[in-house]
Amino acid sequence: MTKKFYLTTPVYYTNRAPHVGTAYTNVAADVLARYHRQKDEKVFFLTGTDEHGEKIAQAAKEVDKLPREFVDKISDEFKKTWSVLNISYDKFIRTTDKEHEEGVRKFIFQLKEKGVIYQDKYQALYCPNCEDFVQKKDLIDGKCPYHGKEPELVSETNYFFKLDKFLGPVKELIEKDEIEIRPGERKREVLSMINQDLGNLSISREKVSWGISLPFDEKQTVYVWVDALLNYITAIGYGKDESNFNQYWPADLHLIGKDILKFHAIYWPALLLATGLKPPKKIFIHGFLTINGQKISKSLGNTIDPIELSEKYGVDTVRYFLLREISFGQDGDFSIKRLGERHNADLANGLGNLVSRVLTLSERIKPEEKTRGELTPKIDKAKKDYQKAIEGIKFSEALEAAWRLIGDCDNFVEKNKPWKLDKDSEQFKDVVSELLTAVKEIALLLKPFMPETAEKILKQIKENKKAEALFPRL
Ligand code: ME8
Repeated sequence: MTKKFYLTTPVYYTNRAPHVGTAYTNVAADVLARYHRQKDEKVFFLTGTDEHGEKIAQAAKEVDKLPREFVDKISDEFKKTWSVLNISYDKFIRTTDKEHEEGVRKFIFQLKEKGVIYQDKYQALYCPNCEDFVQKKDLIDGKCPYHGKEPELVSETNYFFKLDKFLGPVKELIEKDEIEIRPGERKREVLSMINQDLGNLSISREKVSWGISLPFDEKQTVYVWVDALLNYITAIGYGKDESNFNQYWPADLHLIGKDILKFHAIYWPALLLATGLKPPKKIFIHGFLTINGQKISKSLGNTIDPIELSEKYGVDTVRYFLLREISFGQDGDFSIKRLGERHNADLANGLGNLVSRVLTLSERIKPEEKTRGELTPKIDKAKKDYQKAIEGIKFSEALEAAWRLIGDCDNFVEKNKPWKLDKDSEQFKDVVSELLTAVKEIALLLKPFMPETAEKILKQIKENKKAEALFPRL
């Protein structure tokens, strides 16, 4: 039976257009989706937008627009950006989709049926940018540590979820890696968070009207985080298309940034367990892209537009740079200067040069398909290292493995000096055929990362014809 691979990204807030931070997660997810498709797995790759709640309503109001009109425009911008970046998602969900709204109401109804909801009156501090309650002890100078803004004091009567009841089971699942939280330091972080006072989890809001109304109290709307998390199941037919749902759930991988760890690793599994559903198999948490050490963020206003970046430097350069420069999982600075350096060194000189050299040499011969030789063990090693890295979601290591093979090919050329050989000799033909085989393997390794470039290389090899430079120097 074909293995399935259900992969998700967060649904992004539609308060502003996407930026390189959000592009980072989607490029990473896209590489995994393409890699698993290449392995002939049945991949379902989900991305989308989170469109309800106070923060979005406020953003719409600021530009004198109705929320609906506002989110339509921004979600289109997300779609456009993903199209430019070659993000091969299978579904783009919007939390304002009718199917999603119906699924959310069904799920909330289930929670009520299971007796895990209670009503309470409370007063607490709320950061609309996080769309989360914050505790006084976590504030820095009275401000949210993520957004640098003072939280608002909210006093409401809401419905709450009996989170406490599920913390023990969630903890055990995480400890046993039945919910795999990676990298390991994030697993430890979650476990220590569970041991601290997490407070209650409100699942509704009284004064936020831009949202999905509760099925049993129309005056309240579903808390936007609960609404958003449920996209992972409504997108595959929760409460509507059981057979599709059962085919894909549980998710194989939720890919997220470190800012939303608590929601995904604690609240989400707890909500699922409460209704008798399986938790996700794995959650991978990556770090933040920063500019001069500061998080790139819509709220902070230091964003870079991925479309402009791609137009200027090329889509594959951007995709490559995002995953090559920073070890996935860690924070890292995004610098245009470094992007240019890597473009010139790794792509124009490294990859581009090799491809052009080999295709110039091969013009005179009819290349053979498979040639075993000196490069064969190097190719095998590169493939093995690459596979191990990518299965462990270590993108930069996977790319390093491919670049080691590029280096091996360069050394092989220097050693054999094909330009000194008689072009009609067997030796010349062998050397060039071997190089072509290796370059083809390199293209296949790079295909999930740089789909357009890989296609161009494979086409040139197939037609045995050199085309224009793959990466003109900047
Ligand atoms: O949190 N570096 O949406 P969001 C790396 N709607 N990744 C970044 C980043 C940066 N500087 N900035 C953003 C939300 N991201 C909720 C999610 S999911 C059920 C609901 C990426 O628009 C990263 O993946 O604030 C982060 O977790 C996500 O965008 C937050 O996106």
